[in-house]
Amino acid sequence: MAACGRRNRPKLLFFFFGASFVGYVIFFRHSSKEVTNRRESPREEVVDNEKLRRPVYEKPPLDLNAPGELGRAVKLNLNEEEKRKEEESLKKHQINIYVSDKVSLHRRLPEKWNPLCRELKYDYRSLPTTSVVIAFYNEAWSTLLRTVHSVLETSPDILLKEVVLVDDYSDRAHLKEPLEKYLSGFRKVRLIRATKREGLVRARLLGASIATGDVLTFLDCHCECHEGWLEPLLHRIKEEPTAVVCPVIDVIDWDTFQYLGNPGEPQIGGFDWRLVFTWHSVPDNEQKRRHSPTDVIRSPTMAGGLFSVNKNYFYYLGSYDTGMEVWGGENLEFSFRIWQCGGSLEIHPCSHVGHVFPKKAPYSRSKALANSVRAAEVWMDDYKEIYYHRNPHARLEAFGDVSERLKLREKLGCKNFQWYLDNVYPEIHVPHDRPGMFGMLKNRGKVNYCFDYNPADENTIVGQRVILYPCHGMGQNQFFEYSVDGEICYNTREPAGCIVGDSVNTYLTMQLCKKRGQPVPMEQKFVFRKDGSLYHALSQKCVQAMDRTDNGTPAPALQPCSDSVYQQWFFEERM
Ligand code: UD2
Ligand code: MN
Repeated sequence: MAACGRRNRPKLLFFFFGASFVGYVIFFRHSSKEVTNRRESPREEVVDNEKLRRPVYEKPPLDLNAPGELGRAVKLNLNEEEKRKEEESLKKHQINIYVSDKVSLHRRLPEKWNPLCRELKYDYRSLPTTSVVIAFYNEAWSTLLRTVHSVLETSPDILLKEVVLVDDYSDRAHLKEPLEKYLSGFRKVRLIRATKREGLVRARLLGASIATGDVLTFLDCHCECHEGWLEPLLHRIKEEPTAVVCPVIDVIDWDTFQYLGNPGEPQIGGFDWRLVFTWHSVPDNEQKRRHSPTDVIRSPTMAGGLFSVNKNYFYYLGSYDTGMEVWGGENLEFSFRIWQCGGSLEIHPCSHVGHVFPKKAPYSRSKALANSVRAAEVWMDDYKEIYYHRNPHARLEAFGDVSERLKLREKLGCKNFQWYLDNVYPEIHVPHDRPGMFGMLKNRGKVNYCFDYNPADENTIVGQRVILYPCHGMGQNQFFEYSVDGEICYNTREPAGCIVGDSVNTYLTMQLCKKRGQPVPMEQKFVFRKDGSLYHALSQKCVQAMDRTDNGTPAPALQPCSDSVYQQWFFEERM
């Protein structure tokens, strides 16, 4: 790699972006000639795909025996000392960096796309160019550099203008001089440093501000790109400049670095009413709209980290909300904005990029709440109340000034949230939240105990027992809604859950709620009567607060109806 460019001392240059944040760029000069000859002479128009597809750098020869090669899981036999090091790396990064360090920075990946994707042909000379912007904060060496190498080794030279790395004020030594030194040998890599911690939104914008490509492509700093990932994104944006296009995000295991993912239909993005991003299968209507498995899939939201957008369109749309700090919320804000203001958000099934989802968050994400509130305040109109009901604390959060963002919404003539729900995300369960019919579900006999449901797995909420737990007033797992159709809904999640009882089992569990327009299944139907009783018609029993249960945890249970206070219930919004 180093042979490809002369190492020069990086030059520091200060510059300003907007009024609020500052960074400095480190330019690496290099001797090798850059490919800039798009649309040269007519003779050159002879499409020689092989040549035009050439990446910025070729991968070194394949070593099949190298750990993790071809996306295989790494299995190491470690002694005590090595295990200790492994543990340490995990604690620090929430990713098994000990393993990552053993995996080649240039490894090849298994094919995960639909085989039909291989048939797609691109007119390379007419595709827009892109700058890949990667913000990082205290990232480990090997995950960061594998991302950089992977971009350089899978992106056609003719399409990639540059990789812009943005250091968001990291404080780890390996990201200072050693990184500059390492990168200075490379073509098309630029490093820029924030002069204070900006958070991912402003860090990305800092990178975007020096980007020279037609299209901005954002990636997280622990990614690996699949062969051919870039062309579909750029092709779609050429075809439709108001489309914001995401690759399919394949999972790279944080422990073994196995490259997971499958060539089947990718999932699309949604959200639940806590404003948490969710994954869903492609709905029937969208499947019908598409003509081929290689067509883009419309998605109500994006995960946030990986997407391409026409640069001019990005700024026209108001780039990002710079009032958002550190992490979280920006993905839903941008998703709502794209759709409501006339663009489209899509996933290209032929573009695959792997991402390491850490074991848990490696840094504090306490700012996420304020970011979500900003998104709700600007884009959700009265639907923001549904969010606040489920997160009473969010209402008290200091979220700063959003007047500029509201002006932007006005200026762009964006549609309202109702339109978004009806047209873009008709699958979402929209609660009614009638006064007195939502919040904590409390018992008159067993005071200060609330209905509580804690799904073992965020992705499959069904099947567990509903319990009684001391009321905490935070919404979330203690938030229930009695619907107009007589369901007791657990609709902080998407798809929403509904409480079920049957005539055999005493305890209440959770199922998915009926789909829109369908009748309520009998086992989900409860009559909330004037005397506070919750009558379950199928079993002809009433819900009672029980202290003594088979497993010792207090729980609501179906019992013969009586006038016991333990069968009287009421909703309370706040403690
Ligand atoms: C997901 C997104 C992420 C972002 C986030 C919501 C994917 C795969 N990832 O979380 O991109 O949209 O949801 O906000 O869709 N970073 C900084 N400064 C900070 C914090 C983070 O530069 O203060 C960088 C970080 O190093 C990384 C990127 O921003 O490159 C995203 O952060 P993350 O990887 O911790 O977020 P992730 O993947 O859990
Ligand atoms: Mn990430």
